[in-house]
Amino acid sequence: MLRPSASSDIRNDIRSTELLVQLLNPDGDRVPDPEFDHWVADVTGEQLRSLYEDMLVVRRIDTEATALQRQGELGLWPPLLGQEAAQIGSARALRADDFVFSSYRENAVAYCRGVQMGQLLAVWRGTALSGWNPFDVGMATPAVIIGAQTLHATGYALGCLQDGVDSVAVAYFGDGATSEGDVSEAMVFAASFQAPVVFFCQNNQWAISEPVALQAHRSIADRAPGFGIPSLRVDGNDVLAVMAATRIALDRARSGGGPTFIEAVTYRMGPHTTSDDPTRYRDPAELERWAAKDPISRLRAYLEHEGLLTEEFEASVKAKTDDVARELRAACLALDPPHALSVFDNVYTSAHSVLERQKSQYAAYLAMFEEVAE
Ligand SMILES: Cc1ncc(C[n+]2csc(CCOP(=O)(O)OP(=O)(O)O)c2C)c(N)n1
Ligand SMILES: [Mg+2]
Repeated sequence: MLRPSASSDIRNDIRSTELLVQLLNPDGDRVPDPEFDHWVADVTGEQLRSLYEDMLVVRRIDTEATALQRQGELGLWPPLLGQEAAQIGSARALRADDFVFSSYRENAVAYCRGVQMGQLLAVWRGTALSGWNPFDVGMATPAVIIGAQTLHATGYALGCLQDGVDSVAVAYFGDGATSEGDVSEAMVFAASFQAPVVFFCQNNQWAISEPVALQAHRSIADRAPGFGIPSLRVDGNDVLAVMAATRIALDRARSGGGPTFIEAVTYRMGPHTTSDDPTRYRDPAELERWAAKDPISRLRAYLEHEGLLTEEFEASVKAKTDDVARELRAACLALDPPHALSVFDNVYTSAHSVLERQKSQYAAYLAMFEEVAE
């Protein structure tokens, strides 16, 4: 039986998702777009420079953290190499009172929210169960359960409606997450109650070793209209297009227009995590094709065309990235391991006899090693 198509009012709100919105092409040329241009018309030369600096800083954080993992200082690291524009362009569009719910890969978003270097690394070094206080920075600690954070974001957004505030919840997740039930459930709730939430999907083409084409026979952005949620599909390696799309979505959410789904089409240039070896499942030619669309080199080319890439500016960015790398390394090495018995803390809010017994048994076990050492 044929089903009726989506109602026309929703349809009108949807830009054909076959199109990929692009404001900066891979050569760094500004591509005019009558619909999107005015959403970034206020971005000054200084702000463009600042976006460029952010992207270089987060790439440096990524490189340094990867090196720390290889040197045995971190247990694991999930690189974001290649996804800098998607994360910086969206995170820099947010207000301080918006709230982010992310996965493990959004370290550039965390940087923009003000998460400190040691807080960023503590979980990956295994010295803390959770890196930071979410309410200090307006960002929950990362969800490793794929897609779960979309439900948290939707719940938070419903809370914003109840409170009568115009803050927006933003859920960051990957292409793979869109196959999870949690994401579908979140979209149903968000559409039903017109929750002020932005679903920001970074389609980095891979869910570990599964290519996106396996789970999505048409664009991921096309899924959202089925839930009654307008969607946008943007070049995720174009920081301006990402910023414009995020601003559109935030504006809609703040003004009572409900949720928006953004698919930022990008590429994970590194491994899934430092435990992964992508050469075992993907063609090196694919990486080469995407390297030509690198988000940083295209913004660099644009700055150059605009006469904004002075030697002085480049030197200041270099100094900044060097400082951040030093700070990151020092913060990592300063993270002391917690006392072994602290694993029993915070399991229950009040004393629990079974746990207390386990704790004393474990303390006795640990004491045996001290006796041997004496
Ligand atoms: C519910 C759940 N199922 C499976 C996993 C194992 N897992 C970890 S990452 C990942 C792939 C996620 O891919 P995607 O959503 O595209 O995000 P990306 O890692 O590419 O940023 C999977 C299946 C998990 N963490 N949680
Ligand atoms: Mg992915």
